Amino acid sequence: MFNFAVVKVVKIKDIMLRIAIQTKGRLNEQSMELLRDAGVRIGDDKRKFLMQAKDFPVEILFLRDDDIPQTVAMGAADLGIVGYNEVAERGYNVDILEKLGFGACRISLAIPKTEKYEGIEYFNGKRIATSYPNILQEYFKKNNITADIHTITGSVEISPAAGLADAIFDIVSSGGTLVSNGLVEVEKVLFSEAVLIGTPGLSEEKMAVARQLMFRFESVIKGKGKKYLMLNIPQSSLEKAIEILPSMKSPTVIPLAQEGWCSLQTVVDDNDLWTVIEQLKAIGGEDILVLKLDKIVL
Ligand code: PRT
Ligand code: ZN
Repeated sequence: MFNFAVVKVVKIKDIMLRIAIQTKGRLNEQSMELLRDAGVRIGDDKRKFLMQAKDFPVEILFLRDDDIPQTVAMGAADLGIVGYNEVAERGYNVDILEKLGFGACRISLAIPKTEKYEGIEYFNGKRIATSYPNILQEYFKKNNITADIHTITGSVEISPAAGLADAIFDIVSSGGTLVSNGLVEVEKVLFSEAVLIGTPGLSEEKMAVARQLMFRFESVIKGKGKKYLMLNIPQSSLEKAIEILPSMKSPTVIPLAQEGWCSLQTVVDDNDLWTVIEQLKAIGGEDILVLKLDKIVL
């Protein structure tokens, strides 16, 4: 008689998170760069719409940005990287998990520069061309404005000159497009940047992977726009130097072999870099090195 041991094969289902990003366009490159910097490496086969990452349990789904909020709301992708403007316009039920620090823009009302503007009442009875009718509708409702909203998908900025509208409601970044079309921005309605969105109610296992990814994103984002600064300074100027330096905690101070001198190391915001360098030089700072910062893990 044999005793047959019944061996139950438990298949551990791998957790795989699907992230939707823009196929091409303004957010594609920076979305890819963010993923790469966060250690999510994918190939660059442009023909594939779904690609699995090499060393992180995620797969990337490439979509038009217009379709990302709905895809995430439905759960066909667990996460998505998309402009907040698209999330606000489409109105789908998604969680906004993290601001990603790129793709900054605003949606503004703009009118021909020859027009006199004295306030939002200007828009009563006007025709306004936009690709963001829902955001505009809500804004007008809040401000008791009754206007004629024309939804168009093409080049909104040419509508007033073409006689199709009196004003536009469109994305503005540098403002160059408005200027070259003879328009002037009169109301900034919504500020936007790329955000990470998620399907509401993701399973705990998926959320664990999502949290890991968000932690990595955060470290990458914190390192952006910052430099690592190293310099030598006379000991006698140390206190003044510490006052000048904006540091996350306090700067690292290392004694040098040469008596009376020390080395200072700290993180400086790109916007403050040259001012800080000039101030440090003025109090005797020497051998100043500025290094690119990759990530800040706190
Ligand atoms: O093909 P797909 O549908 O995926 O892309 P799309 O053509 O709809 O969008 P795309 O790639 O142009 O933009 C994607 C996202 O980038 C937008 O939803 C915003 O969140 C963000 N973004 C940031 C911008 C801009 N800056 C921007 N400047 N999107 C568009 N513009 C356009 C704007 O429409 C206007 O024509 O740039 C012009 C204004 O720019 P300035 O610098 O002249 O003011
Ligand atoms: Zn689009």
